[in-house]
Order: sequence, then C-alpha cells, then structure tokens
Amino acid sequence: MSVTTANTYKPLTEEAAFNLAISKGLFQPNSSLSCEEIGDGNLNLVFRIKDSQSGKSIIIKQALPYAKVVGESWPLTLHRATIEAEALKISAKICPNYVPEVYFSDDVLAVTIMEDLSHLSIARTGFLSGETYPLISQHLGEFLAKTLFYTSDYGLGASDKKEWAKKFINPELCKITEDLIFTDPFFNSSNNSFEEGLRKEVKQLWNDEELKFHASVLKKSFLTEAEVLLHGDLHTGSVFAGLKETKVIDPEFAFYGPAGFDIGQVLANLAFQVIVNEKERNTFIQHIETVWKVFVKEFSRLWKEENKEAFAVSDEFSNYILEKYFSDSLGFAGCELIRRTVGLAHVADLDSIPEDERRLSAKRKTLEIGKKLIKDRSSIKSIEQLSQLLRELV
Ligand code: SR1
Ligand code: MG
Repeated sequence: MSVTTANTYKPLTEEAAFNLAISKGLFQPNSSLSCEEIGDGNLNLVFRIKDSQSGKSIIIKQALPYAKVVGESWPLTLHRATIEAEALKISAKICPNYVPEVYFSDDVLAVTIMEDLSHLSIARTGFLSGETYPLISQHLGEFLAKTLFYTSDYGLGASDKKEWAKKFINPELCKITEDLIFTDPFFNSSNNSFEEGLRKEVKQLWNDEELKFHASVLKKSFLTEAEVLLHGDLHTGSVFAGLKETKVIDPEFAFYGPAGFDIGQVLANLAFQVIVNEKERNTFIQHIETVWKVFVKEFSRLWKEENKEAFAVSDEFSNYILEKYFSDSLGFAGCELIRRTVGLAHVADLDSIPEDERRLSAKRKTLEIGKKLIKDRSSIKSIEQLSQLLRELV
C-alpha cells in the first residue's frame, strides 16, 4: 500500500508529529510551527500543525493500538490506519470534492497526513450550535451515489471488485460494529450504557423477539453481503461541513458490505436532529428527503450510463436494487438509532440535552422510531412515507 519510513510503531508526541511533517517536506525546518493534539473521537490521536507565518496547516492522524474511548484494555489493530488512508485515496478519485486530500501515509507508524479542514465544522457539532448547512444533504447524496456505485460489481467490474474486497478485509473494526450496533443493544450486555430512566423501555427491547429477529437479519446482511466499499462509520461526526462545502472523513471502518449501511447511518444521524431540534425539524426532514432523492438520481444515472453488467439495463432490475437499498437503509438506520441510545457509543444530539425529562423523552422517541424502522422497513415504500412516519413519532 504506502511507502513505509519507520521500522517500529510509537505513538507520536507533539514534537514527533512536528518533526514528521518537516521530514516529509510539508514545512521548511525553520518555519514557526505550532502543534496541538485535537483528537476528540473514540479511537485515534489527531494533531494539527500550523505555520503561523504562511497560515498553512495540516492534520496528522495516528491510530492508537487500543480504543481510546475504553482504554488500553481494548486492543485494536493499527491496520485500520492503512484502511483509512486507502479508502480516502479511492474516494478522492471518485469524488475529490467530498474528502480531504491525503499528502502521505505510513503503514508502520499508522499515520495519515492530510488536508486540514478546520475552516469547516464537524456537522454534528455545528447542528448542535444551530447550523443547518443547506448543501450537506445534496453533497452526501452525491457522495453516497458515487462511492456506492463505483466500488460495486456494477461500477468497478467483478474481478477488480474482488481485489478491492480482499484489500479491505477489516475484521476487527467490523467486529466493533457487529457487537456495538447489531448485538449488544438487543441483549443485556455489559458493553451497554443507558440511563436508569430508560430501563423499562430497554427491557421491552430485550424481550421483543420480533425486533431481535429483524436485527439478526440485518446483522446477517452486514456480515455476508459484500455489495460495495462502505465508509462504515458515516455518522455526522465523520462529516465536516460549511455553507458551501462538505467533506467526509474517518473511513477506518471501511470494508465491503451492504450499500444500505452507509445510507442508513446518514439518515439516522440526520434523524437525531429531527427528534431533538424542534425549531429546525422541517429542515432536517427535508435533508433526509434530499439525501435519498439525490442518491437515487445520481445512482440511477451512473447505473444506466456506466454499468459494466449486461443484466443492468433492465428497469425491473435497477428498481429492485433501489428498493433493496431503501429498505436496508431504513433497517440499518433503526439499528443506529437504537445503539446510540442503549449501546456503548452515544451521540451528543441526545446526551447534551440538559433537562432530564426532555432528554429521556427524546431517547424514548429515538427507540420507538428505531424499532419501527427495523420492523417495518419493507412496508415503508417511499422517502415521503419515511418523513410522514418521523412527523408522527416525534
Ligand atoms: C469503540 S468505537 C465506538 C464507536 O466509535 C466509532 O466512531 C464507531 O461508531 C464505533 O461504533
Ligand atoms: Mg470515527
């Protein structure tokens, strides 16, 4: 994959990050550089290095050999850094406007050096401070259409797709998703984390055999359906946004899986704002509709114009694919809504609500919507029907 410059792995200090950037020719040795560790995610170190004279800045992201959110007791492969760098490079070829540029990556140091996007904000954080980013849904719809088409058997060709699938075998990160999204929330697992005030609803969920059957079907799809190269963790904390720009970051969970997984995560993470943000509820319902409509339009165009598969010309087949992706997306969105309420990794959209009753009520609604999407995903036939359902349940 990338050229290795180090022989052994070591977590970077601010000084080492600084020296690495200079040694890669990204700054002159005599520049006035500042370096700060700004990582606030669950898994990695992130350094921003800035030249105060020229204003130029870069990001160095380094994987830690454990999950930062839990601590050293949860070891985690460094190979995820290679997966992330390679996935970013592929996305840069498919849709350069929607990902940061990668300047350098190193497999041994588990490091990716990339464009600094600090003129933008993490979308989830921006939403929480009242931003709505008018173009974000259009951009994410296009990003999804392009990445999910061009990495599929239909856009890439069956042989190349198998080569890519091999390169993106990502068992440890997949296991996190298999456990945290598809398993733990549906059982009394010690990984779960939920408020005492939700215990009644959570117990109902654990006893809901119909729901657990559907969750097991969705988990089977995640385990076995190598349809496309997924980002694998496409929540609004993995998106930088501004008024005119949207950039998708952090594809360390990338692997070949079901297309609906990325779409579902985007829909679910917009749905958190539908639930909590009364003032902008219509805006976020509109965002959800736009993601899906732009996805369908662009994906259908690519499917028709660039397909490598003879069978793909039939309208019946393309409709079948889009219907499958839609119902899969709803089911995966439901799992994301539930796990962010009951499971290990929460979202600030819900947790930052200060008043206990309002927060618990939002979480109860999240669980209700999640359950409904999982169970009824095949009978919800249009994006308008999804909007209607959200309006009814919030
Ligand atoms: C231990 S990692 C917890 C969560 O953080 C990542 O961003 C993924 O969403 C994962 O499920
Ligand atoms: Mg991440």
